[in-house]
Amino acid sequence: MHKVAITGTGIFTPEEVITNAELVASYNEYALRQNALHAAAIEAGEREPMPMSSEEFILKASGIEQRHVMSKFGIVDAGIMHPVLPERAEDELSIMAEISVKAADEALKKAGLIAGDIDAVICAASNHERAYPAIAIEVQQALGIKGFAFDMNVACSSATFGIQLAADMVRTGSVRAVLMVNPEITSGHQEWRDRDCHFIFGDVCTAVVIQRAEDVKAAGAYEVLSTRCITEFSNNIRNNNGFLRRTREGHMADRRDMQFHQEGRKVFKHVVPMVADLMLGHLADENIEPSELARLWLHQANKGMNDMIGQKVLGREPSREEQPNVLQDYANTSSAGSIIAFSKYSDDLPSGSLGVICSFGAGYSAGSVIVRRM
Ligand code: CO8
Repeated sequence: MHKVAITGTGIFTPEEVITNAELVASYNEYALRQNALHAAAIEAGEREPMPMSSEEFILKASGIEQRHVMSKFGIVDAGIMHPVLPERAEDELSIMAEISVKAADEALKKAGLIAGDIDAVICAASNHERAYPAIAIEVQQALGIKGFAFDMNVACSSATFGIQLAADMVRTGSVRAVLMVNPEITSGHQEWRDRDCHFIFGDVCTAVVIQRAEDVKAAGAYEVLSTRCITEFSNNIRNNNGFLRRTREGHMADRRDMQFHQEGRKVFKHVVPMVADLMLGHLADENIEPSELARLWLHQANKGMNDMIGQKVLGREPSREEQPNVLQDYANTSSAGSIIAFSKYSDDLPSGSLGVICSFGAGYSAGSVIVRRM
């Protein structure tokens, strides 16, 4: 058995940004137009008017101030209300592979590795732009990596589940090093016309190199001490789009359930204790006291949720240094959120420091990765 380490991380951040003010302005314009269009039905009591969104609500309910997106103009155009991305020819690099390669270049550089050092690529993300061939195999080819590659999806927990899978493969010796990428183009499956969720998501791609601890070349790596993943079926976060769509009558229509939808309050209520129990149980089984933790790199879905989880795990309010948030700048980037936090806030800790990378989301699914700075 080999010891396992995370030796490099990378982030690709799209240049375009939508502030809450811009988002609310375009949504409210869309809602006003819809209400004018359906004025007679609303007047007759046959239809509810679309409610207005507000910047104050978004900041208070979520802690989000802005989000990065791959393409802004369609989202903020009240006549379009979704991103517009040009279709690529089959012989061009696909958009998810392109942003994966950008994040991967940074992660490999930090790890001090080249393509020939990697034996497997995992593309772990909450949606993939096509069914096959796997995005991971395209990334593998673009980077000139030998070995094998595959895609996986556990929604917001894709990255921690990917780390567990990679760590298990490295530990048992089937591979020397794994490159995991998390290209999250959430803007494609977000419903920008629904004020209850139009503010939640943003686009990004992260990459992580996981390899044998004895092979580490870069300074400041983190040993993966232990991983734990759990799932529990719930319909409270759901997207019904899928390959059987055209087989079902009425499913080709512009149906609300073909984009992300959730029961946000229920998710909040169910997932906070589930995640706190997972982390506390995992730490106890590894004989680590929560007071020994220098940092929590949590999934970035909602500031209130993270504050409550941190409080339950540490038994007191975590400081901003102990539990860094990137939510205000990136919004919820699904599986990439905890990796952005880890990538941006892990270089400062001294050798021996303990921390937990933790994700949670649709499924329900939650993953906990206990790491120690080497
Ligand atoms: N502006 C003004 N008012 C609003 C707005 C708005 N934008 N939105 C809602 N309101 C209103 C509501 O209608 C409601 O009004 P009323 O009281 O009259 O009914 C009131 O404000 C309160 O609404 P909520 O109860 O919904 O508000 P909450 O305080 O619960 O906050 C949150 C809503 C922020 C969504 C919160 O519940 C939350 O964050 N929950 C956690 C959910 C979560 O984290 N989900 C993440 C899952 S993501 C995941 O797993 C990945 C899936 C795959 C990726 C998909 C990418 C697209």
